[in-house]
Amino acid sequence: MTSRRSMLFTMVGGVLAMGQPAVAAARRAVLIGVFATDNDGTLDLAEVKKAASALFSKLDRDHDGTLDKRELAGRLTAGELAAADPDHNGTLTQDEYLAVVEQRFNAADPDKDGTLDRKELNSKAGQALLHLLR
Ligand SMILES: [Ca+2]
Ligand SMILES: [Ca+2]
Ligand SMILES: [Ca+2]
Repeated sequence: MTSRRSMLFTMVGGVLAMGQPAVAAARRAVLIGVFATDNDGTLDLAEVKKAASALFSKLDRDHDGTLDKRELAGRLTAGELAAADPDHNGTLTQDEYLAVVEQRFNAADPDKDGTLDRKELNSKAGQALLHLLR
């Protein structure tokens, strides 16, 4: 658990360190490595959803199959939560969570090739997506 957590911090650091080319490149490699399952250096929607599903399970501390505001721990604003919650019961099912993830994936993929490369992951939309994966 601890090593996974520090890996995630490394990843966040890599994203924040974009201004330092050598370090950032190495850290971005770590970032891709954490999520990508086919090691081609890009993320597709299936890989992103897999990472999001794993995070969903981890965040669902009471194991009721939904995430409430507390479990989301600031990952969505009140407005984003309301928009993502069509049945307005204040919690997100995994399907509802993955729908937001898919929206953000598409927003982060302006060239619509179905994969996110490093440049796309480092964009503002890419960062918004990564926020839901870790
Ligand atoms: Ca829950
Ligand atoms: Ca709901
Ligand atoms: Ca793309």
